Amino acid sequence: MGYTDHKILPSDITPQAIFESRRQLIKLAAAGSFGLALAPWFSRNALAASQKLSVLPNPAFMAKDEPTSYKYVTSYNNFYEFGTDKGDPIANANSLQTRPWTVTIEGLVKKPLTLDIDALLKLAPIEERVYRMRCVEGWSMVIPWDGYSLSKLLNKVEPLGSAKYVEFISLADRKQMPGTKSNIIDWPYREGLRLDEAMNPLTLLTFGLYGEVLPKQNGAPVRLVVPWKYGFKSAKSIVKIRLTEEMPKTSWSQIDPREYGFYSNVNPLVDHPRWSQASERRIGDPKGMFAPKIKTEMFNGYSEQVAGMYTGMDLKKFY
Ligand SMILES: Nc1nc2c(c(=O)[nH]1)N[C@H]1C(S)=C(S)[C@@H](COP(=O)(O)O)O[C@H]1N2
Ligand SMILES: [Mo]
Repeated sequence: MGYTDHKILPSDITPQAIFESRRQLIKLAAAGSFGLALAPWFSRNALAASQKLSVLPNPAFMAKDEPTSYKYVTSYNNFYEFGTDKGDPIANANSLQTRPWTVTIEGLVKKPLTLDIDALLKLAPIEERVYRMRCVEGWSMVIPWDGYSLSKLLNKVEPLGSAKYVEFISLADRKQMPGTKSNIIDWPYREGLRLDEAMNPLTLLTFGLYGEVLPKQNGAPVRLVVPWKYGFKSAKSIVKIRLTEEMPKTSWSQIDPREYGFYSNVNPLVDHPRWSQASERRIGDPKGMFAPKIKTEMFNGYSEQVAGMYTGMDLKKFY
């Protein structure tokens, strides 16, 4: 059942969800994980989390699955700029300054553009869409994201005929992002899509979740969401979008091209060299580690919308 079927609106759920996540954090704090630094961070973060966005649910993009609770969506994260553990982003991302913030769209476009984040936010109506998300590590969530199709921004800058790919570059500031002091990634975090993938209506330029501005740990103030690909393709805290003729070098394929390809479409038939991709574990299942694994679907269940972009391609080769 999708959450739109519930009688409760996201705006009603959210304060409760925040309350729950606070309780969880208080428990963690009591266990000593946060230490004395908790109090000031805590109140600021709760404040940021309560900023509402005005959103319009788009019925064409509502996964039927039960959404993952706000608590898990905002506390079990991958955001290596703030550390490599799932709990690091919520603990460390408060140092990220999301204003002022600009996003530059450049490269092979007729009208390059640098936009203030608040202007970017107003470029098109913000839709709420419930997407299934699948991490390459084998877990998944179902998240109500708020944003608009990236194509609306790309059309504005008018891609040139020679543009074949789109590169996304995240912020990398050592002062704000303690994780960037490690050399696990050659910062900044970089991702890329083929131009047709970037123009696909499913590809969401995302400013919020559950009807609120993005929590910092989820990639504030603006990130990408590409639900038919493994989670790492959905770059967070984007500062630059560049249209190119050549396939861009992406962070994960640079780390290990055998393990992480450029396409990284969710595909139960193509295993990661070190593990199977045929099934997944839904985060937040009340049965926890004992919850039955669920079958991973081709293109994460979005075949109808995206399979046509790959006809004739050997997806075992172009993984
Ligand atoms: N800049 C940046 N973007 C990133 C990552 C990251 O480490 N840095 N992690 C990726 C991975 S592996 C996943 S699964 C998703 C997680 O998004 P979420 O924490 O909002 O669920 O973000 C992706 N985007
Ligand atoms: Mo991921």
